[in-house]
Amino acid sequence: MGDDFYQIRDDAPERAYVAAVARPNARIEADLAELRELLRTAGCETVGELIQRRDQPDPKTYLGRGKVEELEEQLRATGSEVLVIDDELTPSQQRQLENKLAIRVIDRTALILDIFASHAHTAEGKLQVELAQLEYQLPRMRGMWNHLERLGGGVGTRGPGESQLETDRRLARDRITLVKRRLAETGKRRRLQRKQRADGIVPTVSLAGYTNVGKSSLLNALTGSEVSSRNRLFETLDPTTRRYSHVGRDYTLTDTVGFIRKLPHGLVEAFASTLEETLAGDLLVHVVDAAIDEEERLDQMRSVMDVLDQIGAAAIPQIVVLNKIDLVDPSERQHLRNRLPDAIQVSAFTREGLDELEIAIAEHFSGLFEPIELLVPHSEGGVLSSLYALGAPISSREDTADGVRIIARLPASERDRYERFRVSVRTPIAPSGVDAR
Ligand SMILES: Nc1nc2c(ncn2[C@@H]2O[C@H](COP(=O)(O)OP(=O)(O)OP(=O)(O)O)[C@@H](O)[C@H]2O)c(=O)[nH]1
Ligand SMILES: [Mg+2]
Repeated sequence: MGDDFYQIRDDAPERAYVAAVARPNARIEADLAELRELLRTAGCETVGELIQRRDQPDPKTYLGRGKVEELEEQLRATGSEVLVIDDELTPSQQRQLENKLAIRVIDRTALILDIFASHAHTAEGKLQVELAQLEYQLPRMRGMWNHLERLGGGVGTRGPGESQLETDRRLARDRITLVKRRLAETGKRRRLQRKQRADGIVPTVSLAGYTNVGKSSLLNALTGSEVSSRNRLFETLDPTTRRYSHVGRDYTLTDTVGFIRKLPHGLVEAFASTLEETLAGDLLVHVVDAAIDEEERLDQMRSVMDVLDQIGAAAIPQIVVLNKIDLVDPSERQHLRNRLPDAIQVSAFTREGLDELEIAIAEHFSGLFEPIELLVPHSEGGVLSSLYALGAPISSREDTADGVRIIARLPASERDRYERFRVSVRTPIAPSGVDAR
């Protein structure tokens, strides 16, 4: 048999075998279902699964010894090409498993990193993924050379050894420093752009939520854009901001990376600058999937709140939206209304509930934009045009002998600028031509 026998067609899905330790009270079925989705997104086929119930993973080999042996047979029988562990492995657990099983072993973090790497499109997104990958690899590099040295030296193992390792790690660390510097620069640029946007008084709304709940679909439905939306996890990595208008007022809506349970901490850090877009919102629309079972939904909502907490966004006001309501039958809808009475039920597909969502967003902001009454002398024409340029809603306008009287809703940040034109609250609006003083 020649080498051809082992050749895999490039487009054939990689055959992945999944193994996991189920700790007491773990929701192992839901976790594995999600891992299978991750694998599907990464272009792998799940050919088998092995679960071991244990209080804690084995510190050395993750699974217990008996299970490792069982696994060895399974891997052979299924012709698996990679073993995927639904957990974060220590570098030494990964090495030990690879040694014992003679197969490539990856953990949940590496799998997510792999998906992120192929979904990142912008320069910044790619840098963020590279940073996370380098930081993941750095502690794992030591093993590579130890591997060789443990084989006892001799022909074929002489050469770089530990000195090469040192070089490799130094190179990796240098690269990490460089990538961090570049990220800091792109972050600064982005913040500047955002500030320019924010200098107008357009309220900013961010979509947040678990992956695959329909955030991008909602962005598209509300703003008429065509951001990519697919039934894959982490379809969106790079934040996208679009404008929409509702009853004459503009809003910006930002779509960002979706969250997931057990999101590796390094990734949250690497994506901090993208997630900052979420933080920059005046309002979060927390999108939840209405069409999944209740326990899973609560789990997902909890995970989202955890990540929001980690990035310091837990205090931003939230509107909860139950999307994909088109898939839910009437009795279940009523049940959802009882369970989550404040949530707005919508469908990005049928557009039902979108009006209600737009109104809820508008109401949130109208409360923040307190109406103030101004008297702008005729000599200060520039002030009026600056007010109009802000796009602030103006509910009344009257020309008087002293100037133009206006009631406008201004955000707190703009109020100081117009304070000197403010009319005291009790002064009635005088009919035109009559001196009100
Ligand atoms: N039936 C139904 N399906 C929807 C609805 N909204 C989104 N979907 C589907 O759900 C899947 C995920 O949609 P996306 O908009 O990509 O979800 P996302 O939250 O942006 O996902 P990530 O970017 O991966 O985090 C796609 O297959 C959509 O077609 C909806 O209102 N009803
Ligand atoms: Mg998306």
